[in-house]
Amino acid sequence: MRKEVFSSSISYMQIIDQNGNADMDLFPKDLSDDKIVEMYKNMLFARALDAKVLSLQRQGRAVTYAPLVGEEATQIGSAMAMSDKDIFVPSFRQHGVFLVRKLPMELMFLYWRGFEEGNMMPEGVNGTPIIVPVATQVPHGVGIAFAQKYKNTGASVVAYVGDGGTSEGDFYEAMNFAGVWKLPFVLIIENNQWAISVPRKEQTAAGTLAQKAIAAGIDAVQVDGNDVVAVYNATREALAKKVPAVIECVTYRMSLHTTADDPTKYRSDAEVEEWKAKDPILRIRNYLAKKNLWNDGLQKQTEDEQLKKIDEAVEKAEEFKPDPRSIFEHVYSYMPETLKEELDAAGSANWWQQ
Ligand SMILES: Cc1ncc(C[n+]2csc(CCOP(=O)(O)OP(=O)(O)O)c2C)c(N)n1
Ligand SMILES: [Mg+2]
Repeated sequence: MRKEVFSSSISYMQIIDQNGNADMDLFPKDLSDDKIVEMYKNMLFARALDAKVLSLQRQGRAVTYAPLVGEEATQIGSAMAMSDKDIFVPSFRQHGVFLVRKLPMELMFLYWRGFEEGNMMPEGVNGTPIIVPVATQVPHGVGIAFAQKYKNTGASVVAYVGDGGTSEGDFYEAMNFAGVWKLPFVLIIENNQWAISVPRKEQTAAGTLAQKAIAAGIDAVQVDGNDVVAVYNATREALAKKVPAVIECVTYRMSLHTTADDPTKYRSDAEVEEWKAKDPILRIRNYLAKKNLWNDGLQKQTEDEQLKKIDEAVEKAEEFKPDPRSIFEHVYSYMPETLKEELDAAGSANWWQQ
């Protein structure tokens, strides 16, 4: 006897197309015009912030930075679908998520100046810090989701991983655990087509990244990651179920991997141009303009307000004077005698004040 014992498929969802036309059958009924305008403003804000950090980095006023340009819809759509008590677990490119979750911007700039003080999430922000080791945040997120279920807090976790990150063991182990324990855990795969210089097609033979969740018994979908409404809708639907879900957002890294990278060495201008036509900001602006919800005046006013806030945050971050003694702290859970001796010696020499 031979029979099929398992089959599955992955669906793809797009609600607003490249030209700003909405599929009204799929359009969330309770999504107000005000909320879409807010999404659009947040996307603009994320892009403006991105441009500012890049410029500061080029002036020697910021350290290595991973730009988000092109990925605004994935980040803003998923972040705006969360409730305040839900916990976000980013990797290293989700600055748009931080914006929505109201991490004070001066802390972001502080981090980009190279100070860990900027990576300490204040009370109430409900998220974990920037994590650079690829995919290690996924099992952390699953562990946090386990705690939410165990303590019955009602909160869910929304974690982020890149396309490249889904090839890591941490990803599969975390999927397995989340599936077995049926945890309130939503994983956003921010598929921006590149893991530094390795293209998506060389990372895995899997037809979609979403299907990697199926073996762990987890529901998965693929969405147009440049369509903020589709990302919002998929995340909200997943969060409502309180069981694990994976959402692959198909988007594109329009800029550098980080400021230490030069993508012209490994990808063509034609590819970048092709994705520019799918710009997540442009399509939502087209949608809003068609509905008379946006115009050039509002655009100018919003950009001015956002730039002012960004400049104020940079100013605050640049006023920060670290205590050099902090280099002796946080290495061990307690301070060993040898380090204490060095700290005392440094303290009496007052070397940093000379
Ligand atoms: C465990 C580990 N291996 C390698 C690196 C170096 N590294 C940093 S980012 C990156 C690529 C990540 O690609 P992806 O997961 O697609 O995320 P993206 O950078 O595109 O947002 C690599 C290999 C690292 N930080 N951690
Ligand atoms: Mg990637």
